[in-house]
Amino acid sequence: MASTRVLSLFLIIFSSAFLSEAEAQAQAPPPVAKGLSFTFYDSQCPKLESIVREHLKKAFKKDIGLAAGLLRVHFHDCFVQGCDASVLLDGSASGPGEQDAPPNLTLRPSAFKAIDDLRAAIDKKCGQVVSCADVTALAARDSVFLSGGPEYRIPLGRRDGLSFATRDATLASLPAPTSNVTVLLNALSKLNLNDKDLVALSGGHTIGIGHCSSFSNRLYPSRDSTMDQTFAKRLYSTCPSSNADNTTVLDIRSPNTFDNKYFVDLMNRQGLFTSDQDLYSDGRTREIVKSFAVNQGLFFEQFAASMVKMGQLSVLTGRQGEIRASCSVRNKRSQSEEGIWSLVDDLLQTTLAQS
Ligand code: HEM
Ligand SMILES: *[C@@H]1O[C@H](CO)[C@@H](O)[C@H](O)[C@H]1NC(C)=O
Ligand SMILES: *[C@@H]1O[C@H](CO)[C@@H](O)[C@H](O)[C@H]1NC(C)=O
Ligand SMILES: CC(=O)N[C@H]1CO[C@H](CO)[C@@H](O)[C@@H]1O
Repeated sequence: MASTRVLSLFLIIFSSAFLSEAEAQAQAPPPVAKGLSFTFYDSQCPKLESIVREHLKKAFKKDIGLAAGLLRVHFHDCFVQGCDASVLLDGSASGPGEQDAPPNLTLRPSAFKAIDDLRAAIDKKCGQVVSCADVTALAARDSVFLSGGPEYRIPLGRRDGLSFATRDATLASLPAPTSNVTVLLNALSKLNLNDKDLVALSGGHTIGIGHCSSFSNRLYPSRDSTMDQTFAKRLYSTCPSSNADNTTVLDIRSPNTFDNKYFVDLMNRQGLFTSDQDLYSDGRTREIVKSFAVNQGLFFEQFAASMVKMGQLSVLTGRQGEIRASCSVRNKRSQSEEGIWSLVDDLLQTTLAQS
């Protein structure tokens, strides 16, 4: 009798402790940046989201690697001077820019083309009303979902920037794959992203590939001791020398599926980059890695929240920036957009004065 009482008391305490932990884990949706909204294109381009989804569904049937390419382009765009499509600007005409910086050298040309194709499809239905920055954000969102990841909504209304970042600014904004957790946490905290954001966003490496040059620091001159030996053997055959030009998948368990296997890799010391494996080696982030490895739902929830946060970094809104006609070049007229408004004002003044 007494023991049943004790047991039920135990159960009550246990289950309420469990509940409050679950509640603590539930994500409050991140705040929406001023000027963005979930209904931004509802009147001007009501079919926007289905155009993007249907287009990418077809494109991924031909090349699933494109999903990884598009996700990475959005990350690079947002981390360097904000999500303003600056990464899409072709720097060659105006000197070295974001595109010429080493991290860009491995962005996939097919991703840039897909964004152009998407814009063309959207323009055909709606006219030139949707920014390249929003197209990039939507393409990344659907790349996740169509690869098996979570479906989530993102606020829209970003405007396209008028300039690209310099090569040096690009290098300074994107952490290197050789970074440890200290360096990564520091870099992300400058963007108001925390330890959970770091681990969840790194989970983007559940799809896609990397070049030898991005992880040869872990093979040469000697094997990084935090790397599994059998895994290392595989990598040595992929990259027989420190400057070999070859690629391998980021998530050996399910390279083309957006799932939580990346975190299982890390727990098995099969992370590819130092920046991946250190998330498990470092006590500050290890428990977060474990929690995602055993609970895909938890990872998906945190990833969606962190992507919404990342997708709103230093966005341009309202009358800032422009809506680019072609995603890879600034509008010709746009320097004088302000000029045009003042011209309109002048005309009005004159008309008023005359009447
Ligand atoms: C935390 C810091 C990060 C570092 C140091 C990093 C570094 C890298 C590197 C070095 C590559 C491979 C480049 C190559 O050798 O070809 C790569 C690929 C990739 N990254 Fe990251 N990354 C980070 C965060 C992110 C984030 C936040 C996302 C998205 C949420 C992301 C998504 C991807 C994807 C999808 C690929 C594969 C691209 C492809 O297959 O074309 N990464 N990353
Ligand atoms: C992390 O990397 C930085 C820069 O390379 C280095 O100064 C620091 O000692 C490293 N921290 C740890 C804990 O390894
Ligand atoms: C590239 O990697 C594969 C295994 O991933 C390997 O069989 C091949 O020999 C490598 N190519 C070169 C040029 O090293
Ligand atoms: C210098 C350089 O190679 N820049 C490239 C950056 O990425 C885009 C898309 O792949 C290329 O068009 C640029 O040439």
